[in-house]
This record gives sequence, C-alpha cells and structure tokens, in this order.
Amino acid sequence: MKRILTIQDISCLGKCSITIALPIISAMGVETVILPTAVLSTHTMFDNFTVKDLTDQLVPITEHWKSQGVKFDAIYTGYLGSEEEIEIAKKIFEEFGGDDTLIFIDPVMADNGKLYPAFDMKYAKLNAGLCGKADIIVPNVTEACFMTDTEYREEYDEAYVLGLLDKLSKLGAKKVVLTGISLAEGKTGVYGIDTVTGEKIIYQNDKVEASYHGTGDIFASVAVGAIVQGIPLNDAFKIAADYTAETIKVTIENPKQPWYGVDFETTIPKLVDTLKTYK
Ligand code: PXL
Repeated sequence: MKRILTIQDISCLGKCSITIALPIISAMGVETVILPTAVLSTHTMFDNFTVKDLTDQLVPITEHWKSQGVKFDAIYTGYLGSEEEIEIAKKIFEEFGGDDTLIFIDPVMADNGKLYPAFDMKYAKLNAGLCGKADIIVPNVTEACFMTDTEYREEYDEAYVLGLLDKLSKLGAKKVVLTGISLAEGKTGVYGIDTVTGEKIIYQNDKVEASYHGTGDIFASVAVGAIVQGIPLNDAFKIAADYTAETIKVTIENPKQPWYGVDFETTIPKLVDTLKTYK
C-alpha cells in the first residue's frame, strides 16, 4: 500500500486540511500519515477561533519516525501555520525525500486576491521558496500572484496564465499546476506545465457557481492520492477537478453555510468507483 505523509493543521470543526485529507486519501486506498502543524477550534473563516501551535512537536515526531526507518511515497503539505514551519517542512523534505518520494505542495495561504488572516508577504515569499523544492505545486491564481509579485486579476486571458506559469516555473518546482483557471465563460479547471518537458496539463469542466471553503484541500488530496498510485497526471487532475465539482454540486442542495465546508462524505463512494476504472 502506498503511504502519504500530509503536513497541515487540524481544524477540529469546519471541514478542511487534515479532516479532509485523512478521510479522502484513506478512502482512495492510500495510507495517510499526519503531521499536525496546529490544532484550531475551527478553521480561520470562523470568528474567535482558538489555536494551539504545534511547531515544537514537529521535529520530535519526525525524529521518532526516522528512528523507525519509515519511508513515504509522497509528502503533501497544505496550510502551514508559520514561517518556522515552512523551514521545518524543508528539512523534512531533505530527510524523508528522494527519488522515490513525491513532494506535492499546495501553498495554502490566500484566495480571491487576499491573503488568509494569519499571513503576510514575508510568509508568501518563504512559501515560494518551499515551492522550489517540490515535484508538483498546485497554487490558485491568488497564491501564484503573491509568490511571484504579479498583479492579481479576476479576469484574465491565456497569456496572463502562461506568464504566471513562467514565473512559477522559475521558483524551481518540476511541475506547476494552477488551479481555479477559467479559460471560457462557465468553465473552470487546471492549467499547468511540466517545466522539464514543456508538456502542458490542461483540463476544464463546467463551473459550478458557488464557492465553498475547503474545496482546494479536496482537489489537492484527490490529486496526490491518484498520482501516488501511478495514475497519469492529466487523469489525476481530471479526477480531482471532477470530484471537487461534483461535491460542490451536492453541497449546494444544502446551501446554509458556505464557509463551513463541503459534503464530501456524500460523494466519497463515487470517487472510489471512479478510481476502480483506472486500476
Ligand atoms: O482550506 C485551507 C485552510 C486550512 N486550514 C486552515 C484554514 C484554511 C483556510 O482558510 O483557515 C486553518
């Protein structure tokens, strides 16, 4: 069985980060090892959330794993709570990485043109440095702009996307995949490039006109869970994009709290069925 280490926070209530990655990647038939960066009462879209930072636990936990000789097929990082945690993540890549370990980074820090409450430009730049160590990065347009000093645009054309990809490629990651890219009215998807071969990764599906918290974490979890099992990149990103769209559609039937999270529990069986067709 493949084994993924995911490094991100536990938001106890509200669906995101580890409470999405763990059930989804496990349901995909991949062991999911967690390294929690912090424990929050809720994710940061709620008012007055509590945070217990776990930075001081990261090294002792990983030292113990090292002593047990553990290996990972992939390391997937998401929301990292602080600059220090970015530095520790780099060291974890060095210690547990290698040719057989895929480094997959979702540089979670911003959306819709704005940084999340906990972050500033210095953090964005450090995250750009972390992305340079990756095999695959999956930023959204906002995150890409903050990491490359590019003006954020709500509306853009393909040239703008190619410009962003070019700047992201210079950070050093091997494959750079922008998420939430709309190239035509009513469509959304991914636009990426393999910086080594120049091959493009493009997929567009129908845009569901609703925005929910945690959908980026769903997309990233499904993509890394598929890629680590040997599913080709284009297929993996299609599966992830389609599953995310389907889950948003199902959630719209219960539209009360868009900031709370999506009903992925309802759609997991479909994801499992989809994967069977690739095995
Ligand atoms: O979904 C990304 C995410 C993860 N973890 C925490 C967050 C967010 C986005 O706001 O607040 C704590």
